Amino acid sequence: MEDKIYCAKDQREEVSLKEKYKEYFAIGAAVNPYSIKKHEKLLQKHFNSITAENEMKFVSVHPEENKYTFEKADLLVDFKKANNMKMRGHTLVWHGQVPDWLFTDSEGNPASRDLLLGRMKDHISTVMGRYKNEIYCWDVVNEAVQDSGNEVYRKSKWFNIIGEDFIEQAFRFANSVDPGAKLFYNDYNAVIPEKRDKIYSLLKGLKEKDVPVHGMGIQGHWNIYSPTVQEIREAIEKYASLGLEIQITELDMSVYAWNDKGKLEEPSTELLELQAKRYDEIFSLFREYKDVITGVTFWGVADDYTWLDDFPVKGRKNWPLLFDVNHEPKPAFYKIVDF
Ligand code: HAH
Repeated sequence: MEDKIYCAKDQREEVSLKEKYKEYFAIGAAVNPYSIKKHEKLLQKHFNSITAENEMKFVSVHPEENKYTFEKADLLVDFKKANNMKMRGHTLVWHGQVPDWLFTDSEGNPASRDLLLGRMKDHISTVMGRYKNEIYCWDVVNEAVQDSGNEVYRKSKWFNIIGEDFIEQAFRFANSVDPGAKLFYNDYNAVIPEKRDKIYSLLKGLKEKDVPVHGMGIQGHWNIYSPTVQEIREAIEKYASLGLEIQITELDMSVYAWNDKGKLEEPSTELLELQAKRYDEIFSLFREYKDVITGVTFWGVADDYTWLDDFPVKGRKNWPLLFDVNHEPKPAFYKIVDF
């Protein structure tokens, strides 16, 4: 009897996520130099795309004005090559994880528009140029839209110094560096109607000006209570109506509600079942939209390492992914491969 149980479990474990979704979309994971070792087996079996979690961000590759550091990024590119995977580039123009020198001139005064635009171009051409044959799509601009209120643009230093055309400039320049790359705008809360409509109007404006933007990256930092499947559906429809392809770029499903400040020792069976049900509903929806969705990337591989252990509450354990802390498939995994 016991033998049979193990046998059944082993058979279920044979299922490969990327194989199962072959006819639908690429299955990706955010990785770092630690996780490509620690999660190597899971990555090889279940994923056919990777994104560098931090290693291609501005401060990581361009810490000083005349110094680029590509060692860690190259490690991830080597891993992708060795395993025949695709790779997304994340991210060129973002307000986060930027070095201080970027927005200041040599006298310590705020950089001028021309100085910052020049630096942006140098950065894009060096980073995109280096990985031209390896990276098939880029998050050119990340999180440029304000969360609440009527204002469309986040008041970032990029925006304050260059003006609202920093977005258009970044896309046009990226396209000239690698005309073959798919260029994405990427953001969180992108299915919440208030922010969704602002992102939509930004993208519509870019399309009307023939700016080369090819895709909308819906980050997908969701939780077991929200957003609703209907909200996700409406957002996909809306962005796709602009002729953009869609990717879910940073998927994870926190077991805490957004404003929950509590802390769990372990996720209960009920929570894991609820998480599985949500993943199941969301992946059925993704499959329905396989003609417009070209990739779904998880922001991590297994629950032993997730950025959510430190966000939004530092040091609070979370269990947002498909594989548990021992790298075993969770109920959510079995649900989304069962169709
Ligand atoms: C994302 N931001 C970033 O795109 C990614 O690069 C990072 O590793 C993790 C999450 C999400 C986010 C944030 O940075 C701040 C507030 C809300 C959401």
